[in-house]
Amino acid sequence: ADQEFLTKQKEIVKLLNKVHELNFYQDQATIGKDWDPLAHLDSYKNVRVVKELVKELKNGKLIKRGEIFNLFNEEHRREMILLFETLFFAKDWDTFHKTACWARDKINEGQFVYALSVATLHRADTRGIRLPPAYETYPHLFVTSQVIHEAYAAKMRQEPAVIHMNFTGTVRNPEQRVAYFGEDVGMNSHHAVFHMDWPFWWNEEKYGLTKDRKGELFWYMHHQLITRFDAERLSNDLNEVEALHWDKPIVEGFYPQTTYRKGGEFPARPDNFMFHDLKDHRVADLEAYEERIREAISAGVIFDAHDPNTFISLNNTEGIDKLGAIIEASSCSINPSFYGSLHNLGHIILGRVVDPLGKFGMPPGVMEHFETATRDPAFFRLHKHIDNIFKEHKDSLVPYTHEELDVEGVDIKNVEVDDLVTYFEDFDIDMLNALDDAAGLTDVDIKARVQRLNHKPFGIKIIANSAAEKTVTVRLFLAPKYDWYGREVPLDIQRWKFIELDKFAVKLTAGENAIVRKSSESSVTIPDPVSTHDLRKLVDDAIAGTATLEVDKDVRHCGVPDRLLLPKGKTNGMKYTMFVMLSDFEEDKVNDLPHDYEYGGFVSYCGTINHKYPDKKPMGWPLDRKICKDSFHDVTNMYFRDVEIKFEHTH
Ligand code: CUO
Repeated sequence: ADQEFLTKQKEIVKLLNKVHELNFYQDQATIGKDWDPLAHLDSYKNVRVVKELVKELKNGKLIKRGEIFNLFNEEHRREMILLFETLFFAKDWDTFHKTACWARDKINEGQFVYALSVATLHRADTRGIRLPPAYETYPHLFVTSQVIHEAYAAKMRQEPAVIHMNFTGTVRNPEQRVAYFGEDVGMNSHHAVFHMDWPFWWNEEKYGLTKDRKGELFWYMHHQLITRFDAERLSNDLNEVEALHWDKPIVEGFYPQTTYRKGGEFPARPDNFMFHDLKDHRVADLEAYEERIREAISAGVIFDAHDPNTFISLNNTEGIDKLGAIIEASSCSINPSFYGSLHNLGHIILGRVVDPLGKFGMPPGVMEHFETATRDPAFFRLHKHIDNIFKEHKDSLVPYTHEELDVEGVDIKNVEVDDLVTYFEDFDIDMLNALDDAAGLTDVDIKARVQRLNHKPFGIKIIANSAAEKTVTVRLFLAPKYDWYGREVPLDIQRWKFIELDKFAVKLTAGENAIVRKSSESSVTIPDPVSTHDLRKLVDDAIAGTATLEVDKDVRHCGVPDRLLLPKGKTNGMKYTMFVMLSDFEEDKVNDLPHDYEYGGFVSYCGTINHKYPDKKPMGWPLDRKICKDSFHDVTNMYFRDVEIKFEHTH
């Protein structure tokens, strides 16, 4: 990296560090104090917004520092967008940096971290900048209250400490068996960053950056979360998660035992709680929106907002994208007043369910932050319900024909797979940013030690014959072979339960080919992010010339952690079906950027930030539609085989 990039990298890490402390870095504080956005309006592309932000700040209209920022709260979000746009539309790095220094000590920390992160992810001049891991920037959203208390105690004693964190609850709660998945800090970071890369409030026109197939990706990424969660449940002798219903009890309660820095503990919900109307949203509204969406799916058309006489067809490959936008709802929804915002409202109503009228002034629930939502079993119930609606749509489409699936002359002979072994390991999270700097107390090394799932690296080898030289897209999937009752799952049901493991392009030569691929190359997972501590050291060393920092302009923070590529499986082995499909790359590619097809790491679940989603096929293809008997017969470019995943006890 050049010095200019290193400086940017260093400044961003500093800006996101210790955000709860005023004037933490003297140099940044001084820049912030000296900066007056109104005196530099020429430096912003969006002057009106800058003026508005400064005015509201001066009049005390913005939420204060220390308050809980809730993205689902319209007013909180509106203010955050003012800051985001001020940062995003700063004409150069210098203005961007000074504006960030200025905002850091004035604006609510939650709004600041979120707006700065999204701006850094999307500005052209900050491409390739690495963000520190979310669980180190604001650990409160990732660890339990007990860990926070013990960390404070250790800091008061000025003693380094490693605090063991247990999963929430006790063994008497069967849901706790899969808490390692819902509470995995890497998984929660993935989910949080996914929603920063694909914000539901994104304004494509205004920001000049289109988000290709955003609605479809909203469905697919969450669909994959559900299939993964169900595979983990089956690995732990739990039945698959049931969809929630607005008029039925939310069977599992949840006691988050997690605390905000200020504002108290996250609210808890007892078992079998019912949905309640909020002050501003009724459950009946949700039901009405859902009814209209289901009608649209069965009719195969949606109503346009601007012209009630215009019907837009859903029964095509693009239908899922429009449906995703409607259900989320994102700002791309074609008719928000008619179809509402089923998913976002679901999060809000669940988050506020125990204090629906705000009588007790409870803070937002875990469902109201993307960082914490998956801790609650109700998250998966909500998303299962939503996934079922998407499935109704997919089931209404014409199944793929033999001709659409077959690639002439390409023939998979065999698929070899290494042993698949999973285990638990310890992982330490730096608690530095969780603790206030009380007078006279210096920072000491305090870590929270969590348990997380991992697997041994493995490889697969596909032996394929080709009649001629041909580039193919390899698609690799995995699903449990048996259901909870021990019955073999028929393919047309199993298809909805396949986890995508990998996707990549490869050139076949005429004759026999051995395609070899490693688990670390997967297109759905990313390696552990570099910790804040190591990142700072690396940048300092690189500036001093004693180390090199590799810059990857396509670095992404979205992506399931490598460790979670495989579901846990069982001690005595658990059977899964592996499915391999080769398709014609010439038909799949969307552009001529070979790099897009090598990325790995994140493309499948996170797309690319600036380009088209690098695959023309519908996401999840060819398992997304009903499978009629004959279409999958004699397709020689697909292959099914059994594999087994063994879980090893390491402790
Ligand atoms: Cu990711 Cu509901 O969208 O959590």
